[in-house]
Amino acid sequence: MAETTKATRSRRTRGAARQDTGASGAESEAAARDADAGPAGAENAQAPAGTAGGADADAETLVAYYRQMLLIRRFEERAARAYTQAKIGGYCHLNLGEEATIVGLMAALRPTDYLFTNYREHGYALAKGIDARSVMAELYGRSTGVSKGWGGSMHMFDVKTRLLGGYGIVGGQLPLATGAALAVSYKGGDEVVMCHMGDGTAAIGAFHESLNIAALWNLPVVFVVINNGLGMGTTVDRSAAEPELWRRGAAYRMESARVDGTDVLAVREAARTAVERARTESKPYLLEATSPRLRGHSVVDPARYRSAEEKEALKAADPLAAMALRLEEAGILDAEARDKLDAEVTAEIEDAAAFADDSPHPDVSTLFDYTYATPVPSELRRLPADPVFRS
Ligand SMILES: Cc1ncc(C[n+]2csc(CCOP(=O)(O)OP(=O)(O)O)c2C)c(N)n1
Repeated sequence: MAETTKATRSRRTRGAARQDTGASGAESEAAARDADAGPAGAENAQAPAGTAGGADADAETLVAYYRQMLLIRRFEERAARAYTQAKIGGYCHLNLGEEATIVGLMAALRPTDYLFTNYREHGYALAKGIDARSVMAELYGRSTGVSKGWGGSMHMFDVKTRLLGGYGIVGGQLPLATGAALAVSYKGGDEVVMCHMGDGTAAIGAFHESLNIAALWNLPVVFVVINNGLGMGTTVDRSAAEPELWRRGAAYRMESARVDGTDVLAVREAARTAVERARTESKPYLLEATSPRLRGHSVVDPARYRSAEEKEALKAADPLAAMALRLEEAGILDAEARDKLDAEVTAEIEDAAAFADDSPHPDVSTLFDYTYATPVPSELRRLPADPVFRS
């Protein structure tokens, strides 16, 4: 296959030919050692949950991380409110509870690295560098939104910050991210592709196909499973034969780890390890971050399947409150400074909501501009007397 050969050549320039035939010297020895270790090879390591893994950061960086987490929190709370006011249409899934994971992951990426997400993506868009106005306007379906109002909550796309979507089909982003990593490898670049997904996605066929190809072809992609314990209302224990999802990397001889997703520094360290491996050795990586989902699956899900004890436990698992406490105890951010920051962030989010509200809807003449379909009006799909496609 010509493509594979070319990709292999490109990978070699990045010094990652271990699984290619003809690997020599130390690489062959390493391959033999790995083979001896068997499919559950010694490469897999579990990061110690609940610690920062020896990670450190200065006060300014910690406050910046806290601010980003707060921005995501206030954004999502505002989005939930806007949804109940019917300002937002369609589906809307929030990142409430996943703030530390998101900020830690994005801190490990360079601006030139690519990101694919599932539909639970607002926080990722913000942390990747898209401003709150563009993200909120997209939720409102306005032309000033990051996808010009045509994508909505689940389908944001931004070439500038290299957020390559936003996908509503569970697992749909995985083959695309794997393909993007093949493109990077083929061109000989040093960018990394990060692909985020939920725990339920680890049971989808595309998960296995993507990890298999990424491992076979040594692609620079980091697969990140956010394990919030639930795929809609189904628990991981009920849906996954191996509920420690990071262990699935072993089936592909892919390095993998699990990290406490409520600890921003631990996530950053774990993600840095994964990203470094992808960038310098062109090896894929599977990272699992355990992270609470503070509310229902989407804004319309009251999560009645959760017991009162579970709901109570969730309050104690809030990563934002934990970070606030950590900063206060370390003498970095006291209650007064925290309130000031909160007021600042809340004002930014209110401004974003006002901006979205004041923005125009996309012109109906642009309806087919961003679709693969030809702009032929479909008379059959129109309802009687529906004027939408008539000029
Ligand atoms: C192929 C496909 N099957 C089913 C659905 C319906 N669906 C939407 S979200 C979801 C649960 C996915 O859970 P998970 O991967 O854990 O992600 P989370 O919502 O927790 O972020 C399902 C089954 C879908 N969108 N696509």
